[in-house]
Amino acid sequence: MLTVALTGNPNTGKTSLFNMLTDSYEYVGNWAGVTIEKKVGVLRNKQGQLVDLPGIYSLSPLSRDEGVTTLYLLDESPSLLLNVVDTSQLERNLHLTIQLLEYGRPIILALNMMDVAEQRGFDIDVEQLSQLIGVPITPVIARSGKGCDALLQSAFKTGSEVTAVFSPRSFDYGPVLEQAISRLEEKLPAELEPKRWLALQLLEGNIPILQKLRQHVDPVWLQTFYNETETMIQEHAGGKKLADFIRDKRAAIIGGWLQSAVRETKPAQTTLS
Ligand code: GDP
Ligand code: K
Ligand code: MG
Repeated sequence: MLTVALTGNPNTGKTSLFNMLTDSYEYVGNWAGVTIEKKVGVLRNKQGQLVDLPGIYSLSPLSRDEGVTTLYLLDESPSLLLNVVDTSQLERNLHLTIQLLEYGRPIILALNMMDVAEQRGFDIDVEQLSQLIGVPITPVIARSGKGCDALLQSAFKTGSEVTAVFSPRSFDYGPVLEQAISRLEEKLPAELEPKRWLALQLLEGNIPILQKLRQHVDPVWLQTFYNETETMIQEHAGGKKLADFIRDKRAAIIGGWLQSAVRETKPAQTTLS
C-alpha cells in the first residue's frame, strides 16, 4: 500500500485532483490542534491512499494551520509526495517544490492548469523540465480529468521503488550558509533525519522545526547559532535577511530551470487606451 501526500500552493487544484484520483473517502477528520479538515481517500486503483494536505507557499508556516504539513513530514514520512503546481505560475510554485526536494522522499510533479498556461502563451518543454528538476512530471487538467490516468501510473511507477531512506536533494547556498548548515547538522543526533532539510528549515525560521530541534539540541546554543548566522549573512549579503537570502538563492535556481524549459509564445498584452 502506497501513502501519497498531496501538497501544493493554495488554489492549484489539489481538491480537484484529489477527487479525480480517489473514488471514496477512507477518513475525514481534523488535523491535531488546527481547524483544517484532514481528508484521506482511497486511490482509484485501490492500491494506496491519498492524503490531502493544506495549501501552502512555503513549509515555514505563517500560521498554526500552515504548520500541518511540516508536522506531517516530521512524523509520517510518506512513501510518495505528489506536488501539484499551477503551471501558469511556475516561478512562485516551485519554491515549495525545492523544499520538498530537500526533504528527500520520492516525489512526482503534476503540472496542473495546463489549459490556463497554454492560453497565457507558455510553451513548456515537460521532458526538459523533468530532467532539470530531476523528478517525473505529468501535465494535467484537474478540472476535466485530462492526464489523471497517466499521473496515477506515474505515482505507482515511482512509488514502487520506494524505500525507507531519505534521498535529499542538495542545492548550493554559497560558502557562508553552507558552513552554517554543516555546523548545525553536526549537532543533530543520528536518528534525526533528514539533517540538511532540518538545518535549512530552522535557518528559514520554521517554528515547528525549531520546537522539534529544541528537544535534541541545547536551546541556548540553537538561539546563539541562529543569531550568529543571521548576522554573518547580513554582513555577507549587504544587509539581506537570512530568510530572504535563502529565498533568493532558490529563486535563482528556479529562474535557471524556467529559462531552459519554458518559452513564452505570446507577447505580453499591452492595453491601448
Ligand atoms: P485547491 O485550493 O488547491 O484545492 O484547488 P481547487 O481544486 O479548489 O481548485 C481551485 C480552482 O481552480 C477551482 O475553481 C477549480 O475548478 C479550478 N481548477 C482546478 N484545476 C484546474 C485546471 O486544470 N484548469 C482550470 N482551468 N481550472 C482548474
Ligand atoms: K481553494
Ligand atoms: Mg482544496
